[in-house]
Amino acid sequence: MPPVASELSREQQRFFRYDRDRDQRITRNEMLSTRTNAFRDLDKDGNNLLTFEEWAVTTVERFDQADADRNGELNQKEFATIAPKPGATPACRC
Ligand SMILES: [Ca+2]
Ligand SMILES: [Ca+2]
Ligand SMILES: [Ca+2]
Repeated sequence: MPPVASELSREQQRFFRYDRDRDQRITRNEMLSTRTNAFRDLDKDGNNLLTFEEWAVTTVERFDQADADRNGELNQKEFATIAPKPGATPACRC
């Protein structure tokens, strides 16, 4: 397969992922829509405001999961249960 064609289609795919109404133009809202979805996922009570707890929900959940005796603190053994599995999360490549 010629590399140019695959580059094009990848670029087109990227374009159409944003171009929700398929009018060949990406509006600001369409551009922001990917962020909107991520935001809505986090905004648990749907009030269009992210509290710190909502924003940090994955960390909060991990903490609650690890805090086996529910004393609001993690000892070393509890903390070890949420050790990131090697290769499980895509690490920052910077
Ligand atoms: Ca559009
Ligand atoms: Ca909220
Ligand atoms: Ca604990």
